[in-house]
Amino acid sequence: MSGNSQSTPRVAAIVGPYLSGKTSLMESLLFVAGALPRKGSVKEGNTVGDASMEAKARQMSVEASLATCEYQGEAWTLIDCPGSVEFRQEAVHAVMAADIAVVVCDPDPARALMAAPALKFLDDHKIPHVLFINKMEAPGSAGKLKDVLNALQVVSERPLVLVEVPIREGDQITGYVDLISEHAYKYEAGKDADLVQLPDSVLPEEQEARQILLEKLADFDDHLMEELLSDLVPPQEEVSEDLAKDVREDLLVPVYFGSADKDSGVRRLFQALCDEAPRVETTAARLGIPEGKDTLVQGLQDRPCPACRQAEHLPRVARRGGRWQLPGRQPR
Ligand SMILES: Nc1nc2c(ncn2[C@@H]2O[C@H](COP(=O)(O)OP(=O)(O)OP(=O)(O)O)[C@@H](O)[C@H]2O)c(=O)[nH]1
Ligand SMILES: [Mg+2]
Repeated sequence: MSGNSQSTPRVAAIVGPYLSGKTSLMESLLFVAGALPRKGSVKEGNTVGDASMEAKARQMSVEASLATCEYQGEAWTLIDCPGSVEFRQEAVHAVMAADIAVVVCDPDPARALMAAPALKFLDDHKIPHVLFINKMEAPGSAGKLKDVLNALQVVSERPLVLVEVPIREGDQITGYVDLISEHAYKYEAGKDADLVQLPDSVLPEEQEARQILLEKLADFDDHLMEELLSDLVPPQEEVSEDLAKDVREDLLVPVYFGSADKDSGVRRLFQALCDEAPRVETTAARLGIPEGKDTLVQGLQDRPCPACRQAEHLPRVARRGGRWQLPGRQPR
């Protein structure tokens, strides 16, 4: 590994409440990235995460699981963290080393609130994060989206902001409108979502949610604020760059949704990670690692990857500092 930002994988830690679907989401992310020939399921006990005998026996994650893949030409290390409070320390170590955290929540507002400790930890440590509301294929979930956001906003210091709105047929979600591009997409099983015409029925919700997104972004960008006050439509590039900058600086938290079971919304989430996650230099600065020429290796685990059955996978090698340092532990 050369240790520069181009060849150093970025690291996303998948965290959140017990049973919200983190292991299933990592499986889906690996699957849409083409890293798995066949997608496993938690029910069948054949996922990349939860590969240990103990995890299978207890039917829950008991330790952090690492996997690597590439998406859109970008290298990634994903860390599936256990949600149970018994194993909280595993998630703490993972998010401290990660460039970004994905907080996975349930679409039920009461259950989603169990994400409060994770959100507080990420806020307190200024760790960039995005929210993924999972299990949205369940009938009626789209109607609860605003309630989930309102409930979580109470426990999140950072503003939570929807970056997409659902397209519904009856009580099912069939696609989404991207609030940055204002393009509408229909979910397609096993492939990229199809670009479709934005349905008239979604337009009022789309315009309201986009206005909220733009106003939240303008809170951190005077130029965008001036455009909004002058009733100018900001260019798409400006909006997406503003969003990425605000996520990297942990000023706000974008909210995505979908279903790990059905792989819906998962490609959009992965694209967002590619667009918005900081690179290793930014994370090194966040961790207070001094700039230098020597090599610093951050390692979480070093063991065969269950996905590809090959040798060890370190999250990254960065050119900083000059000595081994594990986040949360003493340098040695
Ligand atoms: N309906 C539905 N069920 C899901 C989805 N994702 C996960 N599940 C189910 O939720 C349960 C928990 O899934 P996991 O992926 O193990 O959840 P987890 O967050 O990794 O659990 P812990 O690591 O033990 O906290 C399983 O029964 C999954 O089948 C989804 O998108 N839709
Ligand atoms: Mg799990």
